[in-house]
Amino acid sequence: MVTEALRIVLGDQLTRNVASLADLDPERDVVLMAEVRAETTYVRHHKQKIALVLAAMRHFADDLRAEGVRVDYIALDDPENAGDLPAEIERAAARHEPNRIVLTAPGEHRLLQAFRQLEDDIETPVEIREDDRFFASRARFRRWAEGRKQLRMEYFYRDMRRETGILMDEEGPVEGRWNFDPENRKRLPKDVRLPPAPEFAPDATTTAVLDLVEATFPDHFGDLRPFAWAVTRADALVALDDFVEHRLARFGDYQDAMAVDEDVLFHGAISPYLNIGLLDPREVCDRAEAAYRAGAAPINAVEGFVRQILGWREYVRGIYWLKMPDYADSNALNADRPLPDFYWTGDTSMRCLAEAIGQTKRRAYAHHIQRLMLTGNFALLAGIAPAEVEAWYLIVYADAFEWVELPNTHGMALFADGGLLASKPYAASGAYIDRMSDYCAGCRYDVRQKLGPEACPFNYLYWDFLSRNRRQLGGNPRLKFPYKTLDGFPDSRRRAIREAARDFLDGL
Ligand code: FAD
Ligand code: DLZ
Ligand code: SF4
Repeated sequence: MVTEALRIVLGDQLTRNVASLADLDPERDVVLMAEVRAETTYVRHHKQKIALVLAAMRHFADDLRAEGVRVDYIALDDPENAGDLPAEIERAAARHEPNRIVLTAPGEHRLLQAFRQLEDDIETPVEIREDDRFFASRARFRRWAEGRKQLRMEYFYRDMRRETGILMDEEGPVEGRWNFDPENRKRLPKDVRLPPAPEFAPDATTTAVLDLVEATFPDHFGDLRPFAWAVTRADALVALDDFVEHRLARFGDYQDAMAVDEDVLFHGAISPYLNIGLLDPREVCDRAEAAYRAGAAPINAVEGFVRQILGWREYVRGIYWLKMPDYADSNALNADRPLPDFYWTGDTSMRCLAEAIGQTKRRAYAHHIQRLMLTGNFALLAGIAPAEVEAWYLIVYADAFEWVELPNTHGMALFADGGLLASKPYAASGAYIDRMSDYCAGCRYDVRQKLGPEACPFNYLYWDFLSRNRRQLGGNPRLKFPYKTLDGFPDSRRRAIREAARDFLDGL
């Protein structure tokens, strides 16, 4: 049978609406999907992340076949498997002799380079289409960024609200404000009822993938089972429904809260589905807005949630493509310490970190504040080398793809870009963690003590961080008050802070 187009679908492009399938002709085209060693090992991904992607790929291929589409699916353990995507595309081109090859631009710069190289190497014409699963195209973001001194998310987000009409009325933003954050950030009350997030039992296809992952990647980070992620669009929609019905209304109030043994709280836990194509960002925002308009969820919750997707998610992607390939090279605070071992084991007496890392091992998920204010904050205060921290975040979360992971880690958590993304470092002492969580009560350290063997390490690390980085941060107007406080300390206290921090960090 003659093949007109060979259409490529990558492991994070699992939607019938992906650009490479837009004009699919089931009679004359072939869809290529390939499980390859290069993608499963370019970092040593969490076992659940590999299982999620491969299981979702296999289910998506089944859906296409059920529609009558010819799918050429290469399994990871196929003896002929060439091991990387460009090589698999070349092999498939030799098998099917298509008139053209159609790709959707990949989400990571390294793979885009590889596909551009393929374009040069192969005789068949290759078309790389823009990935239009986002509100803002790369060109749209570039236009927004052009000529601006500061690229603040809040202003980009307002433009996105205006352009999409999401949470807008004729006069402007609904209820007259763009941002309801001051109403959010509450601590979790003791008697709050936490609705459990849905879990999806693996079917035969997923179980086969779990066995494959167990046998092939035994040394990768994280527990493989229990595996409870949705791997089909139908189940991802169930997860979205469940969030909108049971958790969205309190998302805003408890967005920053953390609690022992509670992983999801009132968050969506939908980022892997958005990132691999099982859910579409527009439908997620529309569902949240519909709940608001129906009076089922208050504005502080819905605006806060929409801002994460229409604002932050789009903005970090824009920054990634605007600044790559050089974005990761900066190291504004000259951080150079190696990543402590406990990031891999969770074996630390700092309870907040042990909880966040333990949960990350168990389910390849932690919510934003755990990532930013626990593991991120510690890495920032301790001066861990950005590249090591970035590799960790890319490995350990089921939703981790470089376009979203890198700006969040390099820019937001580590301030390694010198303030392109954040107007000040997200640095905090133990008091913040104590305010937003119940971790400190059961910790070996005392969060109220500032110095001495029982003192919470975040306390002296915080002041030492400011002191160490005075040259880079001392002039930042948003840090005026902490620096004023630090300058008010007697010399002896400043010396003691430096010594405590040095002893602690040397002992890691
Ligand atoms: P919710 O709190 O329910 O938020 C809803 C959705 O908003 C998320 O599903 C996500 O798609 C989006 N979102 C929220 N915050 C952000 C953000 N800062 N940037 C981009 N999208 C956002 N998110 C990833 O998807 N992949 C990553 O690799 C990733 N790495 C991160 C690394 C660090 C250091 C930090 C601080 C954050 C990172 N995030 C990443 C952002 C955020 O932590 C996750 O998107 C969120 O925790 C996912 O859980 P959720 O679905 O319950 O989110
Ligand atoms: C993450 C991932 C993994 C683990 N495996 C595959 C795979 O075997 N085949 C594939 O096409 N894609 C995979 N992916 C997703 C890619 O890594 C992703 O497309 C790039 O990182 C670009 O975002
Ligand atoms: Fe974390 Fe410090 Fe609280 Fe312990 S006391 S849980 S180290 S913030």
